[in-house]
Amino acid sequence: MGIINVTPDSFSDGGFFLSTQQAIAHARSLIDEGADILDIGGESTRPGSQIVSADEELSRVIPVLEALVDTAIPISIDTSKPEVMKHAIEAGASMINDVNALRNTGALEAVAPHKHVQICLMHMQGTPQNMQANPYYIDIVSEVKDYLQQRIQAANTAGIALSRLVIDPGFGFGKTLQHNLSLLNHLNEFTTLGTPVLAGLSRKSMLGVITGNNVDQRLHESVAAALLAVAKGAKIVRVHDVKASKAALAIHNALRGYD
Ligand code: PT1
Repeated sequence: MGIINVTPDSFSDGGFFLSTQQAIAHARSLIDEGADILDIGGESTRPGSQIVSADEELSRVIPVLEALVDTAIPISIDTSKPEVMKHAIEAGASMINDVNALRNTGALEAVAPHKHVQICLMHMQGTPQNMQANPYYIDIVSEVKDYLQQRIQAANTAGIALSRLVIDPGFGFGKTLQHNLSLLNHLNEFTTLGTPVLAGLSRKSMLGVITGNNVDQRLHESVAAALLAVAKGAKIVRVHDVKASKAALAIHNALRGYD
């Protein structure tokens, strides 16, 4: 899954892809690099980021979606707002990626009737504004797993079949480095919930804490993290660097089932 940020404060693209045309061009280059899905976001959710209005988010995301909807690969929209979900689905989005796991009022109802639309349910403790202030868990793996199980149940009750769902432990969303490392080490355990697992580690600060590299210099650690996530059961990895990630995963795939 290739990341397309259409946000002025986006954590690693620094407003560079703000304009619709630049976002579309970036998307086309990620498709050329072999992306299987594109994830388009109009509101940054990195720690300390600003909330944007639904109208602002729509004005960022919909023109990019419309330009890409006829390309060969499915388009995911990274949003927590029911209004954005509805417009995005109308405009042809194949997937809704919600870091708030459909907890916003009206979100379950916005996606439930659209049987062809997949949904990613992600775990977050707190909100992007406060989540890194004091992350706290007694047992990170079982708490994140229980939360995702509950969100799967809420989705099922709202009429969303398990086959439409993807789950994500939410690396960096209200977690210390130790929490994130525990989740990565135990990622396999999330596969028992019966949905594909998505992992987003690309360029995140947890990688920089380990290596000391700045956000724009985390290619190698991001590729390593994506590879480890797949080795531990992830079916989808959300990445900035599609070409490098694909090359690393090709080696993993070559070994799979070979002895
Ligand atoms: C993610 C994800 C996402 N991450 C899904 N969607 C972001 N499903 C946006 C840091 O610590 O992992 N899964 N949408 C980006 N969020 C962050 C969080 C970016 C933390 C950076 C950090 O640097």
